[in-house]
Formats: sequence, C-alpha cells, structure tokens
Amino acid sequence: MKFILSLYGLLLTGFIYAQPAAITNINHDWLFAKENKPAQAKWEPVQLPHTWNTDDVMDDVPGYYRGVGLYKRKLPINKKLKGKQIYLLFEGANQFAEVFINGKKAGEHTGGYSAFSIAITDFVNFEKENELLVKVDNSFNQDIPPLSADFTFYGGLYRDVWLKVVDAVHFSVQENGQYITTPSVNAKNVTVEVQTVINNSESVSRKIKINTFVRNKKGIVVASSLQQVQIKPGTVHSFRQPVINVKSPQLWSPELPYLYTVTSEIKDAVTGKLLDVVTNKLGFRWFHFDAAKGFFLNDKPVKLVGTSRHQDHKGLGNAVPDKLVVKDILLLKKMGGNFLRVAHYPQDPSVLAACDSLGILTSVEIPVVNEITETETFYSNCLAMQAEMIRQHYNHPSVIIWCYMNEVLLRPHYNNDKEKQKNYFAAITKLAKALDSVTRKEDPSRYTMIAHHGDYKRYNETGLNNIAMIVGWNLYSGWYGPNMSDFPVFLDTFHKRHPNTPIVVSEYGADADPRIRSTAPVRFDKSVEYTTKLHQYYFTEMMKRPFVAAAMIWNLADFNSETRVESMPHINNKGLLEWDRTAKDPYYYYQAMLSKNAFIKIMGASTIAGIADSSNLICTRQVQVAANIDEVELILNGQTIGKKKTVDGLSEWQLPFKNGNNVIEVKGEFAGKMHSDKKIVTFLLQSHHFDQVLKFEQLNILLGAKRYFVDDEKQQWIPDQPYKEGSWGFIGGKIFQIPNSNRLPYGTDKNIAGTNNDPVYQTQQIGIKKYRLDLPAGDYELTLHFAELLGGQVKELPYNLTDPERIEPNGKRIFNVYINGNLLLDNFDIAAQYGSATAVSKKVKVSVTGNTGIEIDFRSVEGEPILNALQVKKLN
Ligand code: GCB
Ligand code: CA
Repeated sequence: MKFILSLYGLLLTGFIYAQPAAITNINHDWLFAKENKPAQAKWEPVQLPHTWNTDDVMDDVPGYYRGVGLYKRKLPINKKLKGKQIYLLFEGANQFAEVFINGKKAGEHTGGYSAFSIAITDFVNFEKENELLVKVDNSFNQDIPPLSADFTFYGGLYRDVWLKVVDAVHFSVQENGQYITTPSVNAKNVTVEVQTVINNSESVSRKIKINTFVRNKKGIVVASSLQQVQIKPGTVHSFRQPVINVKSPQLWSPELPYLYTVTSEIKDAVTGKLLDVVTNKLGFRWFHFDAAKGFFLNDKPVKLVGTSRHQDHKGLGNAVPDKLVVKDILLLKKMGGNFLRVAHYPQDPSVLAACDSLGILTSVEIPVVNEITETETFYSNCLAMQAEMIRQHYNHPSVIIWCYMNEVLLRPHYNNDKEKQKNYFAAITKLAKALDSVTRKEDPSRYTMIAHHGDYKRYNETGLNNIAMIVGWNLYSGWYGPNMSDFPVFLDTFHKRHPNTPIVVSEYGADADPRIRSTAPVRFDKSVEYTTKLHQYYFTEMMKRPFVAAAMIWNLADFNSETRVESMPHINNKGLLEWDRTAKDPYYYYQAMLSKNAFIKIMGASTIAGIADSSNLICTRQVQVAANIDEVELILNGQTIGKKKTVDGLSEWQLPFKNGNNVIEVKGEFAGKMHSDKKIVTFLLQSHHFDQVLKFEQLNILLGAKRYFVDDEKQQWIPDQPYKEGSWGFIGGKIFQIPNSNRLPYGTDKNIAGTNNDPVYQTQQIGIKKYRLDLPAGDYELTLHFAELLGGQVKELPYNLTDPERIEPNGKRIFNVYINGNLLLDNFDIAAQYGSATAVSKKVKVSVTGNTGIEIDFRSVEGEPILNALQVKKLN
C-alpha cells in the first residue's frame, strides 16, 4: 500500500508545505447518456472511471458502439475563488473530447491516451452553480491514431478527472510545471537541473522567487537552489534553475528503487507569500544500450525481462480504478520482472508512479499501430501525441525508452498499385523520422524505439530499421509462423547484419485459453501447455544472447480485442494472467526463472479428466513443477514419487492419478530452508473399457480434437479416440482442417454463435460413418453437438501476421442420423437450418438392452456428414 500513498503525494505535500493550490477529485455525481444531443438525452447516473462499451464488446454481434457519449455534472465554484485560476484535469478520455461550461465550449482534446487540462476560469460563474458537460467521441477518425489494432477502443471518460485551483501566478498546468534532468550522474556526485514553467495570468508584472529543494526519502533537504525572476503579465515562461549538486547519492535500481523528491516553490519576492508548489519524484540512475552486450544500468549489465500491458480488465473495460492498475505492476514485480512495455499507448499516471517506486524500467509509446493516414492532420496529431507523452511522463526515473510506431508495415497497403505503395511507405518513413527527431529534441536523455513485426525485408527496404536508436522485434515464430526454431535464427541474422543496432524482443508469446489443456500440445490448440513450452524455449534462447537487451512478453494479462474470434471470442489470450488477473502456468514459469526469493509451485489444472491406463484404475499424467530450487521431492497421496533436478525452472513428473481427490506435495531446499507447495487435484477417471469396476456416469467427448476442455458448467471434455471394442469411438472420417490456409489449423478460429463454450464446436470429425459406445444395458441421455465450420464470414483481421487471405468454400452437407437404427435427424442440413458457425445440439433418450450398446449411424444425402462433440449421461 506504500505507493498508493505516494500517488497522492501531490495532495499530501499540499498539507506539509502549505501548498496554496487545491486539487479535488470529481469522479462522482456524473450523469451519462449515449447520445449526441443533450436535449434528447436519457441521463443515467454514473461514477468515473466509466466506459460505455463494457457489454457490447463481448456479445456475438460484430462491432461495438463507436460514437458520442455525453457526461455532465454540476460544478460548484466557491465565491472565494474569484481571482484564482481554475482548471479541469482529465487523465484521459477516449478519444476526442469537447468540454463545455454552462453551454459554452471551453476547450477540446484529440487522442484517447494522454492527459489534458482545460482552463475554465473565464467560463465559470462565481455566483451560481455551473454545469459541466463533456462530449466524448470514440468514432473512427482517419486522422487520429490508432486506426486499427488488436485491442478495443473503448469510449468514455475512463480515467480520473480533477478540478484544480491555483493562484494567478502558478506552475503551468497545461503541460508540466517542472522538468527534472540529471546532466551528470555517477555513484559519487549528481547534478540536478530543474526547469520550471510558470504562468502569470495577471495583468501586472510580478517579481518572484523560485526555490527548489531536493529531499531524500526521510524528507531531509539534501540540496537546494534559489532564483529571483521577473515574470511579465499574461505570459508563460520557462526558467532553468541553478544546477544543484547532490553528493554520495543513493542510486535507483530495480533492487533498490530509492526515490528522492524535488519540490519547487514560487514566492512573491516582495511579500514572501507562497504562490504555488510542485513536487515530482527523482531517481538517480544512468543507463545505456550496447549493441553487442545489451543493457547497462548504473554501469552494471541488466537483462531486461518483463511484459507489455494493456489497460483493460474483465468486467470493467478500460475504466479501471487506480488500485487495480497498480495491482498489475505489483504482479509484474512479484513475477520477478524488471521491465514494462507500456503498450500500445500512454496509460494511467499510476502505472509509471508504481514502476518508479517498485523499480521497473519502462518504455512508453504513442498508438501509431498497423497503419497511417497520409494527411497533414494525421501527422500533426502524431507529433502532438508524442510531445504530450514525453512532457507528461518526463520526470519518471522508470522511463528509459520513448517508442512511436508498432508494426506499421503489417499490411502492405496498395499491393496492386506499386506507385501508391512507394509513396505510402515513403510517408511512413518520413513520419518516423519526424517523430524520432522530435523525441530526441524533447528528451535527449532517453532512447527512441520502433517495434516491427518479423518481416526484416520490408522494414529494411523502407529504411525503418535505421531510424530509431533501438529496433524492437515482435516475433511469433511457432505461433503465427510455423517453427519456434526460426526465432533464434532471426535474432542472429539481424544482429549480424546490424551489429551496431541495439535490439530488443519487443513482443513474443502465444495464446493460452485457461480452459484448454493438452497432453500433446501443438501450435494453435490454445492449450496452456503449448504456451508454457513456447515461453521456455524463447526465454532460454534470449538468455543465451547478450546482444538481446530485453525480453518483453506479450502480454501481462489477457485483454479485449473485439474483432478477435477464437476459442474465447473477443479476447486475446496471450496473457500470463487471465483477464481477471488469475495466474496461468507461464506466469509461474517466469516466477521460477526470475524470482530472487524461493519459489515452488505445482502447475496444471486442479480438475483433470482422463481415461484409465489399460485396465488399471489409474491414469498417468504429466505434472510440471516450477521452481528455482535445484532439487525437488514430490509426494503423491502420501507416497514419495522421488526426487528430481529442476531444469530451466521446471521438473516434469509422470503421476499415477486415482479417481477423485489426489494430494500432491512438493518440497525442496533453498538457501538452507525447506520450501513446499501443496495442491489437491480432482481427477475424473474414465473407464478404459465399460466393463471396468468404475461406475459409469458421464462422458463428454470432443471430436477431431487432441485437447481437453472445461466448459461453463465445469464439465470436463476429453479428446476422441478411434472405436475400440468394449469401449467407444468414431468410425470413419478425418479431422477438420481450415481449407486453403498455410497456418496449421486447429479446428476453426471462428466465433461460434450461441455458446460460450466455443472449443466444444471448433473441431469436428468430417465424413464420419458411425459412432459406437459399447455401454451396458440401461437408460442414457445422449447429446450430439454440431456446427457447420465452413462458410459464413471469413474476416481478414489486422493482427493476422502471416496468413494470406483465406478462400473458404461454403459448407454444404445434408445427412441422416440414426440411433440404434431409429431415425433421429432426417435430411439434416445445418447450414440451411441454422447458418454457419452456430452451435446446434440435439438431445435424445436412449434405452440400451442386452449388449447392443449405442450405435450412431451417419448417412450422407449430399456431402460429408459431421459430428463436433458428443455427451452421454447415465440416467438414474
Ligand atoms: C502483435 C501486435 C499486438 C498483438 C499481437 C498478437 O504483433 O503488436 O498488438 O496483440 O501481435 O497477439 O497478435
Ligand atoms: Ca488514475
């Protein structure tokens, strides 16, 4: 909780140093309407942070409301404030905002991710109550980045809003009142240079004193400066204070993120009256990137390892309170991360404040993603966003990189018009150069970066590899690209060609749907196991290469991307944490690799289903233990299984699970002390043959799949098998694959309408002849699940990195289904009756007498019959 307090440092210092300015949060008592015209609005009460898109980004209807939303509230301004300057501070509004006071427009702001302030002194009425109205618009606008991206552009007043009252002479509120740099810094001595920006809104010239103090953590002043200046009426002036020396500084680092504070005060030179105060944090550190040896902090080599972060959260959209924002940074720290890529846009001020106090280095970027618009307005908006970002976040010791583009050559626009394409590429390069030079001018103390997708040739031809100081590569070999082993080859090749360019892996990762597990993980199956494997491989390869300065995992947590339709529609599942921040296995893998404290964790699901090994009443399954402990002992149900060495953070165990609850315990020694973990795994054992002693209750089978799935009702689904006598399985047909796709597909990635359990329907046995279950006599409930996987909308998605446009035939099939000779489905035509990519379930009661079991017959009338999933339940 320590730095929650420091977030409000500004407020607190107000009391401590008698700050005359007042800042009040006004998140409460708003009225909202999803409407363009105030007169027609149906108002509903809301509190900020707020977005209007929490629900419509999750439904089956493509798209979400992108338009105007109105926010209004009363704004009482005390009579005593006459003569003061009054501002509204918005930490962010997505993406275009206009501010009205008593019906008159006071100002506007373009861009959804920077803070802005609106001067309202001339608009407020000091005698009566005022009305504040904010019109926020998240419509597509070709001149405002981002134009397209793999995340959702939630509309709303989604960050904190404040009312700030200051004296006529005050530190600039419009940008930043205080800029701190350390022109020379080493372990013995630091020079601190402070520049203040002061506004005199009076009609007379004022003589003022500017006093700047550097205080250590205890509040003791370690250095100070004093300056007397004259400030002309109606002007804003920048003053560079005399350089301050701090001897024997306590340095800032991830291990010890020591923060000083720098406070500047304005006093009337004649009366001595305190007019305004501004305080920022300061950390003493120096750094550089070496193209061959990586990153150095305070002259020590540091491998930067961390994640990117999107700002949304389950149930809240992008309207996330500071407390949850800060929780993310704590989770990153707990994992052992020392880096955060604030992607793909500047985020809430509490992000960088937390990184400062927790010792996490960062890069921050503006949202120029995927593509640009070739207009002057687009360019000037980009440049303005970059300048806002740098000025607003200038003082954070955590920030070391300013980035300004992400994968801008992902879609080679104008592929059929080479002349236009040449011009478009030239415009991108020109914009990159302009952004890079603005960045270096605004802030010569930090590095510039662009993040590219893995197409070396395109970025080289356009010159984009040679503009920023650091090149970032977003690499997905083994995910969008077929082979994981292409990853180290790419790194080595680039480094050889550009031996003088520092490089970072600005993104890598794979989707893990926490509901999906596999004992034979493959690319695109969305299993947690595949993703753990990919992370282990990537991380190991990067650690071997000192020239790779940073490993930035994509992403800290799952996030909303409304256009994405995969096993979990609208969600990008590349998070180490789920959308609600529950940890997935890869998070534990990193914790084992990075954590300095003892760490031991039994990974895997806590409910598992599986078929018994031959006729034994056990099922052998692999369990991974993540640890930074050399040797681990594992105990299953009270019996020791043995000891194993941890290799690359993991030990792997083949465990014989029995039906019901199994207790797993692991333990090992770290720095002379024992550490342990314990987990209860509920195993749902399925008979190998129906004649086994195990009582048959239920069987849930995914056809055409090698993965396991837990549905909404916590039912366990297992992969299919070919029919075996005395058991069950399919007869005939083959696994469904997406036609004409060079991605090795795992079923379809379409959103299956009418269900949240998409993985039940995304795979199928195509051309199936029969399904047999040799069940004993009794009454059963049988459910057959179908979905036509061909046809319907095949969307070309902007995040789709390597796949060419896909041509898919329509699904056309008509078939009859018989159960034990009785016709269940007559001329069943799924596409015609229900449409494509729609869940269809057929339930029937079946009485088995004698030893007939259940036999399902599929007979084609036209095309190939299909079955996606099957459930049998024993009745009574
Ligand atoms: C990328 C993009 C990022 C996507 C990610 C993905 O390369 O930069 O915005 O979310 O890939 O998951 O596809
Ligand atoms: Ca905030």
